Amino acid sequence: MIEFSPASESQITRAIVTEYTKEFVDCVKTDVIIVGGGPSGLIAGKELAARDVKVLIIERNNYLGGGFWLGGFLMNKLTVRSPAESVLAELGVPHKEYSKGLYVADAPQACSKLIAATCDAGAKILNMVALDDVVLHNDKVSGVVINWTAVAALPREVACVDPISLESELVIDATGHDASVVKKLEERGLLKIKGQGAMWVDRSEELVVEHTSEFYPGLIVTGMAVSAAYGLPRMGPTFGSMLMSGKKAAEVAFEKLEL
Ligand code: 48F
Repeated sequence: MIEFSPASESQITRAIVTEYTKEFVDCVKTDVIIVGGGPSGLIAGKELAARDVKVLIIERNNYLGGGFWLGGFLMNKLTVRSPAESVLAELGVPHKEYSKGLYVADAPQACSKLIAATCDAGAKILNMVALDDVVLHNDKVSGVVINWTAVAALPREVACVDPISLESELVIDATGHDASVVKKLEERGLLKIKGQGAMWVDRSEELVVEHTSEFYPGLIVTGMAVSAAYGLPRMGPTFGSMLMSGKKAAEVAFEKLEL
C-alpha cells in the first residue's frame, strides 16, 4: 500500500489559504492586468511575463482557454493560417498543413500547452473572478474592479457584496466578442464602439492584428475584442490572428511600460 505523508485537515486548509492570499496580496498592484484568459489573453500574458513584466490574468470561468478548446461547431480540431503556425511550433503543438498555408492542430493539446506556457512564464491567474468595472484616474484606465463570478449568479437580496479594485499601469481587454472592458467605458459615454461586422475570414485576421492597439488611454484591446471595438469583420473558427494579436498586445504594452 502507498503511504502518503501525514497532514491534518487544518494544515491543508492553511496551505491553500496562506498561499492564495500571499499571491493575491502581491497582485493588488501589477504592471498589466489582462481581462480574459482566451487565446489572445493567454499569449499576451505569456509574452509579458517572459519579459519580467508583472502580469495578472483575470478569468470569470474556472477554466482558462476561452474558445480555444474547440475549433468551431463543437469540433476539437483548430485551424491557423500562415504565418501563425510559428506560434504553434513555439508552443510545441503538433500541427499539420491541411492545404497550402492552412494548418490544423488538436484543440485540447494546443489549449493546454498554451495555458501551461503562460503559467510557466510566470503570469499570475485569478479564476472565477469577473470584471465589474474599470478604475479610471484622470481619464486613464488604471486598474479593474472585480468580484467573484458567483456573486453575479446570486439573488440581489443575498449578494450585497461590494467588489474590490486592483491597480495596474495598463489593462488589456482580452474578453473576446464581449469586449467587456471597452463596454464599461462606452456605458459612461467615454467612447463609442462599432460592434463586430459580418464574416469575412480573409480580411478579418489581418485587420485584427493591425488594429491591436491602445484603444483608450491605459486600455489595450486584443483578440476578438479588437473586432468588436473597431467594427471589423468576424473570422469564425480560425485562431492565427488571436495568437498574433496577443503577441502584438504584449509588444504595445511593453513599449508603453518602457516609456
Ligand atoms: O472568447 P475568447 O476565446 O477570446 P479571444 O482570445 O479569442 C476568440 C476566439 O476564441 C474565437 C474567435 C476567433 O477565433 O472568434 O471566439 O479573443 O476568450 C475570452 C475570455 O474572456 C473571459 C471569457 O470567459 C473567456 O475565457 N471573459 C469574458 N468576459 C469577462 C471574462 C469578464 N467580464 N470578466 C472576466 N473574464
